[in-house]
Amino acid sequence: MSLIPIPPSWTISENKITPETIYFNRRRLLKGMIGASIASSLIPLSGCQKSASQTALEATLQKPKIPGVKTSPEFSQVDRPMTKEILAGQYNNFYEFGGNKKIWLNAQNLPTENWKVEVTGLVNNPKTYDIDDLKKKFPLEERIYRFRCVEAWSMVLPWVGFPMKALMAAVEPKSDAKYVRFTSFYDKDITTGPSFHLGYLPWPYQEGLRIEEMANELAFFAVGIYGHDLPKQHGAPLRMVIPWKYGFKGAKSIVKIEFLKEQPATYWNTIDPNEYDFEANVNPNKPHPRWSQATEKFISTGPGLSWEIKETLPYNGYGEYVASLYS
Ligand SMILES: Nc1nc2c(c(=O)[nH]1)N[C@H]1C(S)=C(S)[C@@H](COP(=O)(O)O)O[C@H]1N2
Ligand SMILES: [Mo]
Repeated sequence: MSLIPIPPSWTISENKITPETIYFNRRRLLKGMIGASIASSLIPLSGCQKSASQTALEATLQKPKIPGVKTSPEFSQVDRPMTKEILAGQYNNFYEFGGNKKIWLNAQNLPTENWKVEVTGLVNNPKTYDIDDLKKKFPLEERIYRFRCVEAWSMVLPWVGFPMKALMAAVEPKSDAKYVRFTSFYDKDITTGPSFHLGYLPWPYQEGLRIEEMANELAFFAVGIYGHDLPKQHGAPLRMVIPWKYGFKGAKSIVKIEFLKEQPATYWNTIDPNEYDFEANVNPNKPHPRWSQATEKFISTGPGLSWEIKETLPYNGYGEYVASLYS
């Protein structure tokens, strides 16, 4: 039904699995030797001779600086080091460009020129924004947020963008708007998806929030990271950042935002509702059906990929801002 069979060559013990977790399970399978094998597949942070791929990776991260951005004093307090940019930029999930973490090169095929974002549905002021207009209209700030993927890896990332509630104020949702659907860029000739996929995948990638969640102080639209425009692998030119939820809730490369009466169908929830619930709040006490969520693999410094095991916090540490939404 909704599960996607694995190609036989992958020799994974479970014979059915969903794509978000294929990589994770390969890692579990290889437990023990994994530190070495994953690390060697990553590009080192430094070294005497730069490989061609390191130079290419660095080029993808060299984006125009966003001028005049101040770091938010309130939303930059994280008791962990920031993840190194070159690690965050080569360890991504972006299934439109492939089914593993190494999509940074393939993601460079994303066409970002003349990007438009349509805001529509149950609002008084529907509008199609040009990305440059968006960046001018809403004051930009930097926020340093924890980031927690449902697969149990985590980072700390410095985003540049604006609160979602600023856009809401501009478009004025009507009183019957209860949910919001966010749609990512999709073009079957460009976003060709995972090479191994054998089953149906519900493209385009879509995510959704309750309108109260979107109005929360923390809900953020990012147009940049590490002080510059978003690299394509991070979801240029506009992506969602919802720090108290698992990473899959944060759709990348958004082209459409719709205010709706009913809860929308979303990508991972359609693929497997047991593994990816619509709410998807980070919760150490609620295990994923196939692994614990009590701890996480925190990725901050290299060389290569290494992590520290840390305890996962309820709402990813943001309970004081969001717990009341769920009481
Ligand atoms: N359009 C789109 N958005 C997406 C994804 C995706 O595959 N496609 N993956 C999600 C998942 S599972 C995670 S963990 C984050 C990863 O963001 P990053 O690669 O910038 O760290 O993006 C989220 N947004
Ligand atoms: Mo994720």
